[in-house]
Amino acid sequence: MSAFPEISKIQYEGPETKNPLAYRWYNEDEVIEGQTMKDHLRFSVVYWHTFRGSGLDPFGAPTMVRPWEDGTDSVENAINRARVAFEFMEKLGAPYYAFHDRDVAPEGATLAESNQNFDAVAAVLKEEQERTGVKLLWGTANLFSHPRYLHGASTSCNADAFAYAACQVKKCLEVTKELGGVNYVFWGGREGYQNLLNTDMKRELDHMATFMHLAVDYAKQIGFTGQFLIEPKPKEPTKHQYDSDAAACINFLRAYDLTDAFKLNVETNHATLAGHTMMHELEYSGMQDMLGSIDANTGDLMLGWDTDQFPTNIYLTTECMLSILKFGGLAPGGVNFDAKVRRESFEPMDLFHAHVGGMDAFARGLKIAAAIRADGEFDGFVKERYSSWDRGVGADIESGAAKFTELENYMLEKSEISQNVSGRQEMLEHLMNRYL
Ligand code: XUL
Ligand code: CO
Repeated sequence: MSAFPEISKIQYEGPETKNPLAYRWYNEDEVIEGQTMKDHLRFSVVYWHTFRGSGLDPFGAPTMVRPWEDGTDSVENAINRARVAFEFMEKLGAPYYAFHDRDVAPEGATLAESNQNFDAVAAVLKEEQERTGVKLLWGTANLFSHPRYLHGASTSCNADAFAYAACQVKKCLEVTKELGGVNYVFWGGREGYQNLLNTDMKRELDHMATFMHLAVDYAKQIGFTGQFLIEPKPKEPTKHQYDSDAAACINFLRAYDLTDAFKLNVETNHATLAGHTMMHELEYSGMQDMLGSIDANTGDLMLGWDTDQFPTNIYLTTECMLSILKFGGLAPGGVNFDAKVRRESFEPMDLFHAHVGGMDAFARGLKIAAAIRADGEFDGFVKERYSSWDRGVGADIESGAAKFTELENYMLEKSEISQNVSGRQEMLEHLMNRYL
């Protein structure tokens, strides 16, 4: 039985169509810079928001109308939901999905029962993956919702919480491997602190690193070859999350010798919560060869929290795609819509509108970014801006030939620096609009 009988497979109809449930830009087989749009973008649907989001907020009850749900936390309901999820992804034409262990299967009364529930649903996920060709972009364990993790998981003051979390990650790695997942994500849900007066920060960070090493070791042991990803976020739920931004994550990974196994999963709304733009986070990760995947969403500039809205702003998606193309793409990562329909968009149909809009915004961003790159005006400007480093004293500094003494001799002779040139921000912002 179909959960979305009124929707057939979403088609590419081109920029002129007025059909809101058609792609105007996302033409999956269209080749851009030598690769299909499908392979550039590697779109992924998240299980937690799209199939588990209820519309609950701190002020009100759930609002989502989901006729396929029977209202219980049973494995049967979870299996039925899994079939609906795959009907949705198939109709959307999204090649990937991502989940937390507890989104797809209910937590049981014991760890053993939770693992059994997970296995039962995973068998159906596998069957549906084979039926539809939709693949798993990444799995992750939810180490933040259950009260046992109120002080964190790997960074908890309670060693038992670490041990329990290890069991969850062990199981989730096994299932992710079984389902052919191409990445595995760590988002440090409650890995941070609320108050330094009760916190041994050094010990907590040491434990977090130990946890990640144990996961990497276990992945090797079972032959899981997916890419490990760490997802920066500065706050929410804790006041300070240890993985606060790309720079903090990379520093953590370096300090604890984890850079070989990990890259970053960069999320737009987390970037802005950290006081950065998404482009900043992408550039910072990319320049250190640490860009792995993105959680594509957006915040609301009027609100100060993680609203996880679907991205529709073409300027934003263009900036994302400029960075992503610059650093050679995301694979095996992807563009994962860690985004939710808002509480007022409660009908099943809204899930389609949200994803079609997000995918089209990214497809258009990709096309615009490719056009910008083909013209090369920005690249040319930046190259020229730094041209003093290509010759003379600049080249000598970069090569290491010029030390302080040589630089002193150089400047004593020259007496003043050569003239500065305008940064031309306004001209460049105007130039950007030419492509939009
Ligand atoms: C939370 C968040 C998570 C991670 C996966 O802000 O982004 O959903 O993406 O745990
Ligand atoms: Co996320």
